[in-house]
Amino acid sequence: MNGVIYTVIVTAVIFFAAACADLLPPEPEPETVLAAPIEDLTSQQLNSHIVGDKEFGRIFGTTDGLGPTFVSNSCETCHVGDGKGHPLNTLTRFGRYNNSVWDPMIPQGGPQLQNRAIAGYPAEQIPADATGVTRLMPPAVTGLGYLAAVTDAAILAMADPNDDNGDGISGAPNYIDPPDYFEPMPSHQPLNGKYIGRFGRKAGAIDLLNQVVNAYIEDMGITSDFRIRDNFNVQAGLFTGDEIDDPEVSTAVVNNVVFYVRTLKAPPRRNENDPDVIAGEKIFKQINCSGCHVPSLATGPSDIEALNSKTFYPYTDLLMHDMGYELDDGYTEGTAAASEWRTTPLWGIGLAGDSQGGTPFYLHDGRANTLKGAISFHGGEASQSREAFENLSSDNKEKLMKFLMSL
Ligand code: HEC
Ligand code: HEC
Ligand SMILES: [Ca+2]
Ligand SMILES: [Ca+2]
Ligand SMILES: [Ca+2]
Ligand SMILES: [Ca+2]
Repeated sequence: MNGVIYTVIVTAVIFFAAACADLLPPEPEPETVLAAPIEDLTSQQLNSHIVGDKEFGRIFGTTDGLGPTFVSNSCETCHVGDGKGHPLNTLTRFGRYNNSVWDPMIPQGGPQLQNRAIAGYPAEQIPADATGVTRLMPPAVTGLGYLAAVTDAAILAMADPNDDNGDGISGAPNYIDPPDYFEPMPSHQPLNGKYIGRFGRKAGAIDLLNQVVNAYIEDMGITSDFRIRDNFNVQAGLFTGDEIDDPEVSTAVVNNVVFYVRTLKAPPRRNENDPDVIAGEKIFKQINCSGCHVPSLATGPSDIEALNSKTFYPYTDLLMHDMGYELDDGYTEGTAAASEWRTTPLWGIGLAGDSQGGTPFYLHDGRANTLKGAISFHGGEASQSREAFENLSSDNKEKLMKFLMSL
């Protein structure tokens, strides 16, 4: 290489590197970091958390068993930094109503679409006769161990299916058929063989094991002892297993990933002593946002001491609510109606944009980019609350926004 050009390039590189060091963002403040374990874990528990963290970030390739049909190749790709995901990483699910009975269209590849495939295999397509199609944004995976440790009795105590207290809100649990590997806990209260779902936007997963096993097989095409067979491929007309022996991940790996999401800390609060934030929280309760986004819950017994009988602040009741026609995608899971969604926990909502590339995306499909926009889609059981919000003075609206951004 010509010496002069070389010197120029080297100088430019050094200059650029130095400039970069200045431009690098400062270390994030601890109160904005989501990806951290809950405090007070034993060293053995911390170890499982760290092993699970690594597996959560593992990128699967064809030689690891990815696919043959899949949506993405790693948990972390969709759940970036453990925070809320981006609309680029939505999951598509479909099904249809047959004489008002829900049909998840399993023989046609339902309910989840695997829109990608490894070389040589056809990707899935939405069948023409599906009547309901929904696109689901990845939720944050923080604080889930607390939600998992709430007893069924505590959830049922918040339910009011016939709206006996007359506030227009009639939350009900979603009852789910348990998978064959499901092991009930003493605190579970099944109804006709179905169990209360609590994870996922339709509360379609009963516990974190159920959620993680589904994620491996449905989202990445990775088999485990819990779901030993690769996904049925309708386009090819058979169980197109890949060349990789099943299970593609061990039970220990699945358990460590469950442990990881179980032991991520709750999203930290910010500015909670700001007078506007305090005033905003009062308004939140006055206009009955808290009728569904219940500020505090308590865990029942847990084998993890740090999760045992603890009060925490998720702003959800884990129940299903009819949100009106605008949020109705004609798609459902379990015993819920298509217009019903699980109250989204609001903890961490002020940090949503950080993990979504700067612009926040709210609601199950990310259709709203502002908190006010998200509220404006609240229909059905939430209509009274939305109208009360619309009637607030602009000053009070801003206080409520400040409160939400502090969560
Ligand atoms: C293609 C993107 C994608 C991949 C890959 C993915 N997820 Fe998810 N995840 C989602 C979406 C979307 C949801 C919401 C699903 C629903 O509503 O049923 C979700 C839901 C969850 C939840 C429930 C959160 C809650 O608030 O109820 C957990 C836990 C979770 N995922 C863990 C994982 C793990 C562990 C992996 C890897 C084994 C994984 N996910 C892979 C997109 C993804
Ligand atoms: C009847 C129950 C109910 C009431 C009342 C209610 N919400 Fe919600 N909220 C929900 C449900 C269910 C969702 C999820 C809807 C979806 O994703 O399609 C949600 C979603 C949200 C979201 C988006 C969260 C996210 O991460 O995408 C925000 C913000 C929100 N609610 C704020 C409020 C505020 C503020 C109020 C009071 C004005 C309120 N909600 C009243 C049930 C309710
Ligand atoms: Ca596979
Ligand atoms: Ca499918
Ligand atoms: Ca009620
Ligand atoms: Ca295989």
